[in-house]
Amino acid sequence: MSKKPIFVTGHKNPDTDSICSAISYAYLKTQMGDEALPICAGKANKETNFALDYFGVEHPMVVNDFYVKVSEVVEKIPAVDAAATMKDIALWKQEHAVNRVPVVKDGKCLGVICPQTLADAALATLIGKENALTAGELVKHPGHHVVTDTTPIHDLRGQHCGYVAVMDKDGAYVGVVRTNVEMPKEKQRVILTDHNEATQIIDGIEEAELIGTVDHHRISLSTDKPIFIHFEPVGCTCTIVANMFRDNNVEIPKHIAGMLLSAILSDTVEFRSPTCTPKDKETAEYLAKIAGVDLHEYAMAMLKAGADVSDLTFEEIVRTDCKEFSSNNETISIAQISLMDTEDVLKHKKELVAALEALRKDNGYQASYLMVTSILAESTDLLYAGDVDGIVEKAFGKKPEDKSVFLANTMSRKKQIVPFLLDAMK
Ligand SMILES: [Mn+2]
Repeated sequence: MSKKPIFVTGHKNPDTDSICSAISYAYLKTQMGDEALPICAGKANKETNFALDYFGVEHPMVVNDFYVKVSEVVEKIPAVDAAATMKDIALWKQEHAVNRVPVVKDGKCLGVICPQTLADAALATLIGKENALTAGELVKHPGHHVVTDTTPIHDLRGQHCGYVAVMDKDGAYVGVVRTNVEMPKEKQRVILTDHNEATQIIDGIEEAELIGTVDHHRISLSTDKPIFIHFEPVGCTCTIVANMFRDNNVEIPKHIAGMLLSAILSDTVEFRSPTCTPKDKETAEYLAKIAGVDLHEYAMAMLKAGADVSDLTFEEIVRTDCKEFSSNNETISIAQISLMDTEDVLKHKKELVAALEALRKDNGYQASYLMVTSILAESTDLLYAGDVDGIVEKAFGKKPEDKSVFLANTMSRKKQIVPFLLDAMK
C-alpha cells in the first residue's frame, strides 16, 4: 500500500522557526525512513525569505487547509460529447452506472443531463419525435450539478444525491463524484512543529490524522488518539530538532544547519530574548560551524532583512506574525514586529491603533495587540485596540496611556506577554 508522505507544518502566519523547523524535521524524518514533506500555512516573511535564499532552500508548498478534496475521490470516466446522439448516450449509460450524464464541449464541462430529462427524451425518441436531439441540448441547466475538484468532500453532502460532474479550476472536465462518497480510508498524516494551539493549526485538521508534534510552547492540544510528542522549554523548536539529529546520528547537511540556525537566531533574537536557554546558544554555535557562517554577522543581516517594514501598510504591520489566543471564552490577537529602531514606526501610533481596531472588529476579538519590539534596546511598546485598559494594567502593573504601554526588558510574546494577558483576562 502506498502511503502518502507525511506533512510537516508550522503554524498559521508562519515565522522563521515555523518554516525552518518544518523543513528540517521533514528532512530528518525522511532520512530516518518515513517520507515527509515540509508544508506551510502561508507565504514566508522577509526574514525567512532571506534565510531560504541565503542557503538556497526552496519555499515549502503552501497548504491552506486539510479538508479532503473532490480531486482525491473523483471517478475519472469519460464524458459524453455535446454532439453525441441519443444512441451514443444510451451506449454510454450501458457502461456507466451514473445517474447524471456529464457532457463536454471542447474539453470544457458543459453540465449534466438529469435522469428525468433523459427519460423524457428517450420516450420522445421511441415514438419518433425529436430523435435528432444532441447531448448538449439535453443539458437543461449548464453549470448545474458541476463542482470544482478543489471542493471539500463535506460540501457535497448538502447536494441532491447521486452523481455530479467535476471540473478543474479552468473548467476542463475531470470526472464524476457521488455526493455521498465515502472519505478515503487513508488520511493525510500531519506533524505539527512550533505550535499546538488549536487556533494556530491549519484548518481542517479534523479530516487529517495528527501523528505528532515538536514544540516549545505551552501544551494546549488534546487528541483522541495517542500521538508522538516532543516538547522542551527551550527558545526555539529548531533547537529541539537539531538535537534530534544528534540523538539519531543523522548528519546535518549545510543547508539544514542554515535553516536550524536561522530559526534559533530569529526566535531568540540572537540570544537576547529571555526565552533563550544555554542549550539554544550552544546548539546555534555548533550549527554556525556546519553552516559556514559568522554567527553574529549572519544574525544581524537576517534580523535586519526581517525588520524592514518600510513597504508595509499599517494594516499589514498589525497582522505581522499575528497569533490568536483564547481565555475565558474571549479571543485576542497578538502581533509582533521586531525592529532595529522603533522610533519611525511609533510615530504612527494613532494609525496603528486604528488598524488594530479594524482587525479587532473584523474578527470579533476582545482586543488586538501589537508588540513593537526593539531588537537593540530589548524593549517593547505594546499597542492595542479594545476596551481592555484594566486588563493591560492588571497584566503588566502599569497604567496604559493612549492605548499603549512601554515594557522595558521585554521581547518575548510567549513568556512575557501571553501568560500575563491570559491570566488578567480570567
Ligand atoms: Mn518558535
